Order: sequence, then C-alpha cells, then structure tokens
Amino acid sequence: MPVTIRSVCPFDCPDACGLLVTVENDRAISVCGDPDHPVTRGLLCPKMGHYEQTVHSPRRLTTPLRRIGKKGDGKFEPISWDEAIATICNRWQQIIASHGAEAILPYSYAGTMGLVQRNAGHAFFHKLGASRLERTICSPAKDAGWHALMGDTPAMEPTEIKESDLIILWGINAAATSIHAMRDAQIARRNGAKLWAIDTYRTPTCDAVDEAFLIRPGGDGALALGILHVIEREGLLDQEFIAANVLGFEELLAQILPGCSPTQMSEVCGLPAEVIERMAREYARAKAPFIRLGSGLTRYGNGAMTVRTISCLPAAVGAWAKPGGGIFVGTSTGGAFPLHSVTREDFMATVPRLVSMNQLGAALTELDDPQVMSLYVYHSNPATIAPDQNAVIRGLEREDLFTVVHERFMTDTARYADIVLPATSSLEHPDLYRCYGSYHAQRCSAAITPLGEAKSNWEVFCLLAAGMGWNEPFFRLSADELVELLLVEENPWRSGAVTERLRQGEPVMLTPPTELKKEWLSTSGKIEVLNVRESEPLPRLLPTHAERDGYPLRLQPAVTPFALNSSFYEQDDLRSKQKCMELMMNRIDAGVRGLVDGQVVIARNDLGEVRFTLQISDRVPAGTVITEGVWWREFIPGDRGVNALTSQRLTDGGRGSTLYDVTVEVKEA
Ligand SMILES: Nc1nc2c(c(=O)[nH]1)N[C@H]1C(S)=C(S)[C@@H](COP(=O)(O)OP(=O)(O)OC[C@H]3O[C@@H](n4cnc5c(=O)[nH]c(N)nc54)[C@H](O)[C@@H]3O)O[C@H]1N2
Ligand SMILES: Nc1nc2c(c(=O)[nH]1)N[C@H]1C(S)=C(S)[C@@H](COP(=O)(O)OP(=O)(O)OC[C@H]3O[C@@H](n4cnc5c(=O)[nH]c(N)nc54)[C@H](O)[C@@H]3O)O[C@H]1N2
Ligand code: SF4
Ligand SMILES: [Mo]
Repeated sequence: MPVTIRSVCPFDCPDACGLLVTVENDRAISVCGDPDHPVTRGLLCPKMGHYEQTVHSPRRLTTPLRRIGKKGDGKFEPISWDEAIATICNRWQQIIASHGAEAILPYSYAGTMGLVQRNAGHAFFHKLGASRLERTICSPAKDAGWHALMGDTPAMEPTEIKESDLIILWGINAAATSIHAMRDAQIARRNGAKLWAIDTYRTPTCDAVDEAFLIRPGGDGALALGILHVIEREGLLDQEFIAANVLGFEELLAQILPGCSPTQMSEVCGLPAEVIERMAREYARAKAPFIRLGSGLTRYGNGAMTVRTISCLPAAVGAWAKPGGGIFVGTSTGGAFPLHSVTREDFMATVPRLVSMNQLGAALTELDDPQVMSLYVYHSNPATIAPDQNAVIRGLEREDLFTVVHERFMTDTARYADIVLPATSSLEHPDLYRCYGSYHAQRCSAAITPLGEAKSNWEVFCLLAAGMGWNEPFFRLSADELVELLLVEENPWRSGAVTERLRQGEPVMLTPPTELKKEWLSTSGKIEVLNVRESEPLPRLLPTHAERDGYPLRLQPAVTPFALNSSFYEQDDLRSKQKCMELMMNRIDAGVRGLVDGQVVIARNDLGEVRFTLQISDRVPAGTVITEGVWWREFIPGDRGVNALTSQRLTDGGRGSTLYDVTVEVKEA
C-alpha cells in the first residue's frame, strides 16, 4: 500500500517547499506540493515535479569508489566504506604531519539547505584545524549592500506584495527562481497592480509583466540614482518620512544627486532619459510600490553598492509606511535556531586561514604556506559552478592533491576525485529547513531507506571522526539528535507551541522579534543613507569590473527554469527541455560579426574559450550575450562550460562572486 510522507525541498531556492511524497515498497513513486503549506500551497516548480526520478536515477552513486584512471577520466573501482574511511584518515594524518592541518580544505555549498546536513562538516573541520572556506559564491553582496543602509533590519513580509499597486521585479527571474512570489505578484496584478521587470534580457518573467526594462549589465545603481534625482527635482520626496526615519538624505541630495541627471545616468544604464523620468514619476506616485530584488544584479564589481542604492528608493518616497510598500531583499532567520550547536566553532584550537570559495582555482594552484594538499568536496560541484573553470581544473588535475568528493552523482568534480563517497538524497535523511524567501521552517524525517550504501553528510563526518581516533561524544549523535539541539530552547522567533509543531513535522511561520517596517536596526536607529562606517559613506556610482576589460560583449550565464545551478542535469526530461550551450545574441551583433543562427561559435576572453551554438534572438539587446544553465561537461559539445569565461574577482562588498561581470568576443568556430 502506498503511503504519503511529508518532506521538504532541500534545494537552494528561496521557498523550501513542503512536499508530499508517495512511497511504495520503500521507493518514492511521486512527489507533489503540499496544499497545506503556507508558501507552496500545492505548487511545485518543474524541477521538482519528478523528484523521484532524481532520487531513483540509475546515475546515483551507490558505493564508495577509488580512482583507477587518470584524474578527470572518471575510471573508478568500488571499495568498502571501511577502506574508504581508512584511506582518507591515513592520508590526512600524513598531510597534517608534513604540512599542517591547514593544508586540508573543505569545499561545500548548498546542494542541501537543511541546517544539519548543510553544515555537517563544520564541527569536524574545526576540530581538525583545516583551512576554513568562505562560503560567498551566491549573493553576499546583497547582504552587504542592505546592511550598509539598513543594519540588521529584518526583511519585510514578502506576501505584502499582494497589497502593492506597483511591483518591480528587479534583477530577478521570478518565473524561474521564485515561482511563489510570481504567483503572489500575479494575484496583485489581477487586483489592478502594475508589474514591471528590470533585467538585462527578455526572460520568461519579462513576458509575464506589464512592462520590461532592459538595462545594461551592472547599470542598476545608475538607474536608481537617476530615479532619485528626478523624484527630488520634481518635489516627489516624502519629506515627512525622511525627516523621521532617514539619516543623511541631505548629504545625498547635496553631494551625489546633482551629478545624476537622467541624461547622465542614461549613458551608464542604457535606458533613455525619458524612460528614467517616467519610471521615477510612476514609482513616486504609486500608493505602495514594492520592489522584489533578485541576486542577478549583485554579482558584479559594484553589486553591493547597487543593492544599497536601490534600497534607498522606498525611503525616499516613504513606501515603508504603507501596507504593500517597501523592498524585499531576502529573509534571514539566523536567530531562530542555535546553529552553533551544530557548527561548533568552540572546537577550533586556533583560527585557521579563510579561503574564498570564489577563488578555488587560485587556492589550488597558487596558495602556499601551506599549499593545499587535500580537498574534501561535499554537496557542491566546483568543477562546474565555480568561476574560472580552467584554473579550478588545473588545480584538480594536480597529482599531489588528494581529493575526496561526497556526491549523489558522478559530477565533473567527482571525476577528479581520488575517493568518491555516495551521498543520500534528501528523502533518505532527516533535517530541519528554513529559507531565504519567507519566514517559514519545517522539519522532516527520512521517507525511504538510503539507496545502496549511500550515507548522509552527517553520517560520513561521524565515520571520519571515528577514523581519526576522536572520542568526542558529539560525533556519536544522530542527525535527529542534532535537529533536537537546534530546537531545544524556545526563543523570541518561536514559542513552545510553534517548536512543538516543528517537532511534529508541520510547516510553521517564525516570528521576527522586531516590528517589521517600523524599527530600523542600524547603529543610529535610522535608515542610514549616510553611513560613515563604510569606506564609501554615501551611495554613488561605481563601475563594474567589466568596464576595465577589453572585450566588446557582456556575457551573462543566466539560470534556466529546468535546472538549479548544476543540479537536475541527471533528469533526461528536464535536460531535453533546455537548449544545450546556446548563446543568445542580438542580430546587430551577429550581423557585424557575420555570424548566422545555428552556427557553432567560440566565445573567448583572457581566461578561456567556450563553444556554443549561436541563437540570434531579439530577446537580447545589442552588446549583451546570454547563455542559460550550468551544464555538466559530459553533455556539452566542447570541453569547457560557461564558467571557463567567468573570473575569480570579487564584489565591492561581501567578497561575493562576480559571475555576471564578464566580457567576451565571439567568433565562428
Ligand atoms: N530554476 C532555477 N531556480 C533557481 C536557480 C536556478 O539555477 N534555476 N538557482 C537558485 C539560486 S542558487 C539562486 S542564488 C537564485 C537566484 O535567483 P535570482 O535572484 O532570480 O537571480 P539570477 O537568476 O541569478 O538573476 C536574476 C535575473 O537578473 C538578471 N540580471 C543579471 N545581471 C543584471 C543586472 O545587471 N541588472 C539587472 N536588472 N538584472 C540583471 C538576469 O538576467 C536574471 O534574469 O535562484 C535559485 N533558484
Ligand atoms: N555559470 C554559472 N555559475 C554559477 C551560477 C550561475 O547561475 N551560472 N550560480 C551560482 C550560484 S548562485 C550558486 S549558489 C552556486 C551553487 O553551486 P553548488 O552549491 O555547487 O550547487 P549545485 O551545482 O546545485 O551542486 C550541488 C551538488 O550537491 C549534490 N548534493 C545534493 N544533496 C547532497 C547531499 O545531501 N550530500 C552531498 N554530499 N551532496 C549532495 C548534488 O548532487 C550536486 O551535485 O553556483 C554558482 N555558479
Ligand atoms: S526548487 Fe524551489 S520552487 Fe522548486 S520545489 Fe524546491 S523550493 Fe519549491
Ligand atoms: Mo545561489
């Protein structure tokens, strides 16, 4: 008899959907969205509609493996867990003796978002004394930009979008990446709200709004400054709100905005001056304008400043004071669960060096004192997703580097491993989930037993701790016991009753301990347009990195609705819905280069060369080229994916990746 089991989507998405999994004979046979979940309300994205095909994929790794071929060839033989753990621990003990523990580098990110499994290695590597990884590939520039203006102010309730009369989907491909926000925006639209999208090309989201504005990559700060200039010039500022809530608006008016006329800003952002003026008027006159800010525009050399500048807009027009008005950047519910009970910073005897995950290529090929001698990768696929793929692969090819990869699939990274360990999927281990697009949380148990000999992240670190001869009782706890440690005390975010419902596996809403949109948790208690603690005290125009590069086209590695970073490429149906390594180019740029639709082309810059199939498309403005998806090398025509063109440079704040801040030239192959 099939049974239905509640679970949670583990992927790096704002929504952490509630799942109903139908299980028969210990197999997941179907998955659907939980109709009673406050955010999901029965709707899953296309990626998760057949999650059972990922879980039971014939491609799943089911035993530990030892490399028998050349690094990268993907030739392995099965070994036992005992042998795998002994091999790893022996090798690490030798490395620690000869080079010190900092020669070992963990690399993990967000293959699973569960609080226990995602952070499962921290306690182990802290005790080992390994180098620490700075986990900043996604959008730390967004947090840095928000923090510079708003301090620790928590995000507004995202569902207020339904009460807005002007919704701006700014640098977010919500139809692909935030489908529940998109659904709420459409509800508002049916009630009369106007929807805008601001993007660099015509995404599916642009097709679903009233008006789409296509901007030059990295030009959003200029657009926001131009809008502020017009709002001030036309007397549309909310002086009363500013006087009561904002610090330093006069300085912005006096020192920055005079140089930001729509004509001047038009040159930077590419939108005509009259469009900037119209946007400013409509924004300022809306009753409750709501901006939903994505991460796309943060992955630039000026990303943090862009977020800070855009976030000034709701303050300028007093949108915060109105139901449905404001800007939503992302929730952070760090206070709700005592994560240090899992991550155990107290296990560190000293504080080892910090290595940026965005600079893995440099870490493996250039870093010394000590050189990185071992890399342990879990729930991440850096050979595919990390910037500067050529440098990463040069590092992974090093014969003297001992690489271990704990994975569900034989990824590009796993192909370079000395030892591969099979990982469970989220249906095979318990965890506690929260998310960054809403204030909910949910716990779940395993729905099926692990496939083959697969083990969860936490189980592997317990085995490694035993293999190192440690007697620490912490490493004998079960994952469920760790979940309990996270739930143990009630706190302002969750009462005893809410905690009890969490224990039972129900989705619950956490309560931010401050009054949203009323209290500004900055040093001064105000929205700090002027922040003298920042190296840049005022928002102003900053250039992207690409402006200093010599290539004529801006390249963007954008997302696809049918994959999530390099996850989901194992599903044949999802893969077949994507166009493999396609480069979208405007016909003007193609014409100048004598390129035709369907032709194989090479995009090139100082870092590498990548083969694409050209698609001439009016969805892309001249000067920009787009490719969607982050493909596994086994499926692509050339030898390198799009990240052979992206760089290890960092953002202006937050030390984030600048994956979208890229220039190339494109020629026939
Ligand atoms: N289907 C799907 N869903 C996903 C993912 C996925 O790969 N696929 N990835 C997940 C992850 S890890 C993340 S971080 C989120 C990211 O989700 P989003 O916040 O939506 O971020 P991105 O998709 O990176 O970029 C959003 C949009 O910004 C545009 N953009 C790029 N540069 C600029 C710019 O300079 N200005 C403006 N205005 N727009 C710009 C891009 O074209 C893109 O359409 O999505 C998550 N959800
Ligand atoms: N070109 C380009 N590059 C990008 C992006 C882009 O849009 N374009 N997006 C960037 C962004 S925003 C992000 S956040 C990063 C994401 O980069 P990653 O966090 O590396 O994400 P994924 O590519 O999804 O790889 C996750 C891997 O974890 C494995 N996995 C899943 N669950 C488990 C588990 O429980 N245990 C273990 N051990 N393994 C598991 C999956 O099989 C998968 O191979 O990529 C970045 N890179
Ligand atoms: S990827 Fe996001 S939208 Fe899709 S099921 Fe998971 S949480 Fe929901
Ligand atoms: Mo991300």
